[in-house]
Amino acid sequence: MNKYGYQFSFGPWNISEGGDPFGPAVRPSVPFATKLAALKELGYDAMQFHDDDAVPDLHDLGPAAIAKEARAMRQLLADHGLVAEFVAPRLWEHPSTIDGGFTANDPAIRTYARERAKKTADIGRELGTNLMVLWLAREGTYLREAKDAVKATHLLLDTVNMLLDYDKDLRIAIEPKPNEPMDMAYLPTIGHAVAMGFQAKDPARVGALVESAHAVLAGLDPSDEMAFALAFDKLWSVHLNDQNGLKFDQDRAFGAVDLRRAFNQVRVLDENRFWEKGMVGLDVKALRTQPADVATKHLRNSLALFLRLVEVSRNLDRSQVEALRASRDYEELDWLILNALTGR
Ligand code: XUL
Ligand code: MN
Repeated sequence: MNKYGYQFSFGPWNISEGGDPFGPAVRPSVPFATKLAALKELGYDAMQFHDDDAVPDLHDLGPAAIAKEARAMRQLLADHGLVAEFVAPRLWEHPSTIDGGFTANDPAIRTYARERAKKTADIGRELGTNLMVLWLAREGTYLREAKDAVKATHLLLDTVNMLLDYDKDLRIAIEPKPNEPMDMAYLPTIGHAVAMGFQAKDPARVGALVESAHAVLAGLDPSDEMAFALAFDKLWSVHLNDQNGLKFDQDRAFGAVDLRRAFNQVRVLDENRFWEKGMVGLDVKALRTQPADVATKHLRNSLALFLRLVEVSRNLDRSQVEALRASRDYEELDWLILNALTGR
């Protein structure tokens, strides 16, 4: 915890081997224990998990064995003074989920996906977190005719309701993303996620996670996506990072591409006391070019930049901002912000 009250998290996938669709890994994989130590050393407070990050062999284990492994993970975290922020079902790698999980056309696959998500909830309970993130990776299509989009929407809602019934403590944060791996995803924006939450059987337990890069890929401003969720008390986590235009999901270090866009995310979060509502996750990846012995600097930079931008935001002359809004002198407001961002 820092003096501003924010808690920070990242996931094991944020210290990665640098493979991309055109080339293999370029760095050795880092053992989980080393990642935990790095998390602590870099000033982070919590680890994010996919279900199989916490219990790697979950496919081969029964409920008791899964619970035992998850409890051991919780102890390991506690030994480092850390906690788990959330668990997310990884429904995009297993051969069963080629056509998606909850919206797959094959009912047997839909059953697989639901059973897996229940296991994820069980793992979260043992890890000491009631937050489940649903990044609905393959819940979409490569071609529009492949699935019935209305039916798919109801299948997603039914899944959310099923999970709310299954675990009465569970809170679900939907992490929308418009594309990649699919051409088109069924829940591409925060508006979709929030609408799904309001329609669920217990709306108070369904919220959202905004990832900066995903908002940019949807052609939207991440700070507005955050503000929309905040307006309805639905922003329960964020994945801050950066993204250079409409390309593949880059997960660049926070603020590395567009400092002002980063500033506005921090400003909106800070103006709305986000530190009381959720953790600040940094879903960032080291560049493929980064040598292995210095491949955590993206995490260092992202956290430090976030805190610097909190300072910039808190030091803004708010009465001047209000006066410039009232006089509609947005050019002067522009200058005020640019001065603040350049240390003047
Ligand atoms: C994918 C992505 C995921 C989720 C967690 O783009 O952001 O890492 O954040 O499943
Ligand atoms: Mn993410």
